[in-house]
Amino acid sequence: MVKPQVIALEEHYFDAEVAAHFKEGGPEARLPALRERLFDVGERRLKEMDEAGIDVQVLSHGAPATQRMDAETAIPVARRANDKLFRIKNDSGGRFEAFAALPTADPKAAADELERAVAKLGFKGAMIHGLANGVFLDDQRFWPIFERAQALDVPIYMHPAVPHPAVVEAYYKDYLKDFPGLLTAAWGFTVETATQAIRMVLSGMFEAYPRLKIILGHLGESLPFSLWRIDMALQRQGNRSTPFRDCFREHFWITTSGNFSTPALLCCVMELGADRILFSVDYPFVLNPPATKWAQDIPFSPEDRAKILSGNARRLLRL
Ligand code: GRE
Ligand code: ZN
Repeated sequence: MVKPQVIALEEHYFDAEVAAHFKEGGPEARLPALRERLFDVGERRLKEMDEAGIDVQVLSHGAPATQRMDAETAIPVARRANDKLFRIKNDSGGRFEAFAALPTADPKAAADELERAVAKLGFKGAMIHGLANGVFLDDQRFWPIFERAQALDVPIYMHPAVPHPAVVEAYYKDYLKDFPGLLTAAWGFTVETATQAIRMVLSGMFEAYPRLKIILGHLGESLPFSLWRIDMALQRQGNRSTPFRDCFREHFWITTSGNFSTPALLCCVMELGADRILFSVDYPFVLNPPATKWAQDIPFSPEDRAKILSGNARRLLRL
């Protein structure tokens, strides 16, 4: 079998104008080595892709992108950022694809920007980063975004961002001085994004949009491990019964971003099947070589490995 192509889906960059607007890119986004890589969409990024054997990065803005601005600011800033990303993608000779940044503060404008990005700029979907000015995205005010994603047949990637300030205060504050990572990739991101996904299922969104496709990073933000238990507890008397596990398995795809654990991957394959798992790194928050090294060594058939490395992405994103 020829060596499969390698496509990575959760690979971040920073746009200078967008990044000038946010204070909270997470504590890591202030580290100089990370910032240098986030702002590089040329030589260094391509060199690090080549060295690790990554053929294509689907670029997305780093958290929180254009999501913590007011609508009036976010709409033109997102549009200009997507236009710049379009040129980066087009000049890359096939090395970069793109997910759009959306001005979620105005859901109708966000849906329109998604359509413009997909239909006019050739983007493959959009990435949403955590709460939209404090509100989970399952709120019906945001449904126009998901309705449009279904109509365009593109996935929405639900990415983490720094949790709600009340959660930071109640759950994490005591440990942040010594362990800033607790708020982000170690745990805060996981809990908030898993909660977001659970709320989306409970909201009825997937009955309203039965062909909606959602991507979660980090091997599904721990949800594959918990599917059975969530399903069981939501069937108990007193709950409006919901086929949680079936809905998750039908509407969600997961990536390996920043979570190169073979035991966790095996759980994901057992719950979702190899067709729902897509290779990603989470560059530059995580570096490429450990990701590709791990992925080449996973104890799967060559066919399943090829699906995870690129086949599933080609099908989902129609590359
Ligand atoms: C990420 O995108 O995964 C990320 C951030 C900020 C801090 C850590 C991290 O956006 O992994
Ligand atoms: Zn990420």
